[in-house]
Amino acid sequence: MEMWFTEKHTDYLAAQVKVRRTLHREKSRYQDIAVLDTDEFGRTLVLDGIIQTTEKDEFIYHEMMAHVPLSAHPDPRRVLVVGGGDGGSVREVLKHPTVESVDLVELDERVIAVCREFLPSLSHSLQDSRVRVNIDDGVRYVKEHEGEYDVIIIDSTDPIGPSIGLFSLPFYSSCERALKDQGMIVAQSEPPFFQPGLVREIFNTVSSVFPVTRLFRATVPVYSCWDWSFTAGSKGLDPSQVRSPAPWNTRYWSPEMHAASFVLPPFLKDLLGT
Ligand code: AG3
Repeated sequence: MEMWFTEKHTDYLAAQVKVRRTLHREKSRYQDIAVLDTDEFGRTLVLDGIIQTTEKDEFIYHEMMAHVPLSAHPDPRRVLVVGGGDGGSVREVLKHPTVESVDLVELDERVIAVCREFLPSLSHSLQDSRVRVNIDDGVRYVKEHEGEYDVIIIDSTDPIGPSIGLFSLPFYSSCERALKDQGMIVAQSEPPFFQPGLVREIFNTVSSVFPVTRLFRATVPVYSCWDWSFTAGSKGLDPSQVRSPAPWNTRYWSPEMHAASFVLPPFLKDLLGT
């Protein structure tokens, strides 16, 4: 019997991936967690019915989440990752030689445990001696840390369910306060073509807190029809400029891709009013 996983992108559009086997399924305190084995994407992490990451294409998303802000910062030493319990963003952050410590704050300890078992190529990063794992609510955690970080990466799920607070104005304001002088944040910010309202709302909220706000994009095959956006908020430095290049063992990020990812078509500039 053939098994297909269906993910609804909008009320009128869905994508399907063939499932070889369900490796894991549980309901944690916060969400439904599943790991599927698929021929197309390898192992696939699904939270509340939405694909979060796959072995085959995770490098694109995680490299852009980490290397854009870290390369735009002249001397990134202390980094905070909010969410991202799979460890993919942390793995990329650790590639920067200047990084001294990475704090991860993940709400759901079961995500960390499940990824440790089924997605070791991502989660091995959490064993590094520079990493401190905190099981906590990101909103609460960030409020209590002022002036500590060079870069904050918000690797959240969609703004429904447990991560809704990570898209709020008070949260971005706490992030601004948690940053040092030249600091910047990057948040995953949803698909521009299919969720323009959401993308604009995130952009506007970030720009009401940060003097410099820029949208950049990457093609992540497993996410809603490939096109994914990220929003960078900075205290002053332009996030589109490379100041301390990432290590060369990257497969999607490069100085050229960094610059190119900030180039937006007119319909998106209109959407954002930039
Ligand atoms: N975080 C963002 C995934 C968003 C996916 N949403 C969607 N396809 N509608 C993923 C966590 C990876 N570290």
